[in-house]
Amino acid sequence: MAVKLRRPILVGGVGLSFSLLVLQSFHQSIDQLGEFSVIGIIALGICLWLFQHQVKNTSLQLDKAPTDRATVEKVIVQVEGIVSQIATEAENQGLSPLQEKIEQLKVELNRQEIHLAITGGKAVGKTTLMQLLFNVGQQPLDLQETPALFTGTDTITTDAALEQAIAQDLVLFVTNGDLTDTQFQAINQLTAANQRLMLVFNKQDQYLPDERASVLCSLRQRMYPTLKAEDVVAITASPTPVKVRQHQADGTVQEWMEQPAIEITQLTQQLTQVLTEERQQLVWATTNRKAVALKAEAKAVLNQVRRDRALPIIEQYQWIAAAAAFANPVPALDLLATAAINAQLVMDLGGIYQQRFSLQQAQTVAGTMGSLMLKLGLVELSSKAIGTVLKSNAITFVAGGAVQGVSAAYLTRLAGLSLIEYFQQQEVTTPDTKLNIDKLGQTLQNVFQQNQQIGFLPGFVKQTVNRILPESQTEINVSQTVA
Ligand SMILES: Nc1nc2c(ncn2[C@@H]2O[C@H](COP(=O)(O)OP(=O)(O)O)[C@@H](O)[C@H]2O)c(=O)[nH]1
Ligand SMILES: [Mg+2]
Repeated sequence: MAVKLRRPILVGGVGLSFSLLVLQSFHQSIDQLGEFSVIGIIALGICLWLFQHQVKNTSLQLDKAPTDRATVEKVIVQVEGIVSQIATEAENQGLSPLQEKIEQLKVELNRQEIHLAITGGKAVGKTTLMQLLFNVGQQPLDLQETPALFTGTDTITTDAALEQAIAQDLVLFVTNGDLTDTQFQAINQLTAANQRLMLVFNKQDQYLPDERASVLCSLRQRMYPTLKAEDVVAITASPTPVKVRQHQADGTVQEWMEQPAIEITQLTQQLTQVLTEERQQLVWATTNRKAVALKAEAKAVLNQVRRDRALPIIEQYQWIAAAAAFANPVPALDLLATAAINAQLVMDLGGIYQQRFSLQQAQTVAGTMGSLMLKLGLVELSSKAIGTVLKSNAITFVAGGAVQGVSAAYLTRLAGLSLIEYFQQQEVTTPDTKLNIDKLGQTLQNVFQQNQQIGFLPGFVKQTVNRILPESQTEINVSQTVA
């Protein structure tokens, strides 16, 4: 670290000429070098040095592959595939909202007009800038200002505004100084969603010339390599009038207000270039974001349809497992785990999720899940918890195999729910039949934790006990309040 710091200071202090040289190539906004303080030049020199160093080391990651038309079309075909899958699996499912959205996407893919969002915090100059931009470029441009970000105590307004911005082709993110962490995160949220963005540093007139250059440089440095240097621009959308004082020859002083010129050429030039060169890509990228979102929406519908069919099946196997373990209680935990996960359950659930397993494959999956449950300690935890619920209700003497029966049912349920979760994460059109054991183990743990949190066990114990014990013994009241 120390080494890193020493060098830029050296460069900044000694290399005044170096700084000036870089400055000349830096940008037109820095045309009043005479007004720069030595400290200002050093500060700027350090920033430029760091930035160049950074660019040299990271330039390889800079260019992400742009979205092309074929990519979007592929996603649209996938959405259509999911929708027709829903149609086959659930005849009564209303599909017209999804189908309409698919049609809209196809139209959107050929859209000519570019949609531009202006966003940023409160009073940074969004409205002022929007009014200046109405006439940029020859092609049709739709401008809209989002509600101000970072207002209010919660993030609801900000999230909604960011969502509005993500629906547009290009975002101008306006700031009037260095970025705060929240601003930085919001920008990253947008670019992570694959949103094209330019960062606009407004109100330069509120800074001294050397400060302007330093702020611009540090914005570029902070945003690199997420944003290219030319996508971070400085403007003055509405400069405050300045008082000019002139001493006359006769000793009097004349004063008047002067309106400095608006400066937005850096922005309009870059904007015109982007709109010319990336026009198509911008529209494709937006359509792609919408298509990916629609795919998730369609998949959620399909998953719900399948879940509705899967749950009764899990329940069925739950009672089978409970009855078997109750009738023939085996104390060994590992037997309990493997018995609880029936290969037939794996096949049935796989069938619902279009993942056909042979009996042999299903047996392997069942065996894997059983040993995962043991390894993760889920079997022991469950039977202990179930034992506690049963004991606290003084019914263990009633039924010797109750703990085993309820445990088998509970583990069957956890296994079934985990399989559902696991299958849901698969691609609908190209499911991967090779089991990802790490992912399955993670899913098991998540499902187990979720079910623990919702205090599901006491009710489940009661339901299962009533089910496995003969009618005459069933008037058992397991209190719901025991957890
Ligand atoms: N000094 C200065 N003030 C500006 C500049 N741009 C906008 N303003 C002022 O900042 C205030 C907020 O501007 P506005 O466009 O309404 O901000 P918004 O809330 O982001 O839409 C207004 O008083 C503008 O006149 C600028 O470049 N310099
Ligand atoms: Mg406004």
